[in-house]
Amino acid sequence: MSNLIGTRALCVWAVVFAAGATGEQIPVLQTDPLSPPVLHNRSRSPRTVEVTLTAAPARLSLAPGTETEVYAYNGTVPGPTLDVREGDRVIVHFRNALSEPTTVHWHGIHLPFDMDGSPFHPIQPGEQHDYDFTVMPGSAGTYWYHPHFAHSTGTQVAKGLYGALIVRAADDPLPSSIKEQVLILSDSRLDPDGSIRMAEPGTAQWRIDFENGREGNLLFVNGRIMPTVELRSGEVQRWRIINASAARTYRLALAGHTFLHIGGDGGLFERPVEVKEIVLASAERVELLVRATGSPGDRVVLQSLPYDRYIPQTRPADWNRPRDLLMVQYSAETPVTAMALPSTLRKVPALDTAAAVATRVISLTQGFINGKVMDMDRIDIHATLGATEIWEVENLVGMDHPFHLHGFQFQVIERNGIPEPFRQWKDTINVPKHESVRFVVRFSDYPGKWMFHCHILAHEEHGMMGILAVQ
Ligand SMILES: [Cu+2]
Repeated sequence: MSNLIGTRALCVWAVVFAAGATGEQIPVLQTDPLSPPVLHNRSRSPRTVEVTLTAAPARLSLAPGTETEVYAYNGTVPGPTLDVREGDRVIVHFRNALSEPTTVHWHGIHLPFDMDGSPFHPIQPGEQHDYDFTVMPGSAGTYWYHPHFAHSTGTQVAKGLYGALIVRAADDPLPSSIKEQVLILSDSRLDPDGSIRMAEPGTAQWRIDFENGREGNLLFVNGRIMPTVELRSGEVQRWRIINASAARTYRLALAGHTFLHIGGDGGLFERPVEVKEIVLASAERVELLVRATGSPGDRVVLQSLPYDRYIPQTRPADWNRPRDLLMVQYSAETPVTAMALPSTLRKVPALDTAAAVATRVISLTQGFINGKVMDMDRIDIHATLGATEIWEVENLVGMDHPFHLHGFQFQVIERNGIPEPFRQWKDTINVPKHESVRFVVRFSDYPGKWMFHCHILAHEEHGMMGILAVQ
């Protein structure tokens, strides 16, 4: 760790890494289309999605010529997509076939406390648990699910436990003829034998991971290195992109193309915004419209451009190198006529900042929130059910920290004192080095204890987390 934190923090951040995977092997499913498979809904009831999800060790090929022992949901990395509609009751029959406790956290979803899959509700090896919640009207968007057990989130995600959760609206404003791609970004390090490399405690790499979060030299889209997506000249595709990386921030760009940025964590904006690039920190999501303005046969690479989220002491030597993510291949087909796109998408009702009954200052330093490390027995913030509050999250150090609040989506109102140009629902917001973000949040329902934390998993796992009690 750099001089930004002292020896006390080094002691507190003691690491317990998971033991090697043993246990039941389940068959590996083949996934041919680029988007991950969708979980089969076995319910015959209207407005109900009932699925089975098992976390278990598996063996998959992540890199050419090798096989890797992974943890997988239903045998795939990423796990299958949970695809639901606003207002649906969702029942997930979950089984933990790992040799260690886990949870399933439904990142960004507004749901009862005991369904959040937070460290308060671990599921022991061999146990089953039914997650049962109703997806709120107005929440259509791109979410994801992953483990959130104390001190092992990073390891379990690194081993392959993450998947997409798509909530659809009955009145989605975009033409249903638009082809959709779910693109989950992740990175890893593999040993020559294919095994997932986690730094040994006490090594130089461990200290770097400790500071930066774990980044890997291999970049994956939907568990594949540099896969191909096909575009037909003239068409429009809707890309839902999820950053499931433990720490890496992506700065996405597609040479010769702009994106129509239509949505963020909690769904569509009111209007599309044309952008040349998109910065996506750990756990953030975007919805983009990609217009195929190239010619038949063209090839272009979706890249992640350099983004400096680091302190100088541990900034990787190759941080300023663009990284290839995805090959975009134009088909040879004749171009289709460009389709008309709506100029307005939906209403995003404003939370009433004048109704705020409290303003909280959340100070982020390296490894600490308001000077403290996580304590499961301590409540950091008490809030009243139904209250609207303003939270000001200030990053006092020279490294970005993506801040995530469980259970409640919020609206950013200012960054560094500058009013936000438009409204959107967020549950994770990157707070760049030495910057601040003010947001408004309403604790509309669901009393309970909700985590807020840095989403660099190494930071979270080692205590950069607090508890909000809503009563
Ligand atoms: Cu952090």
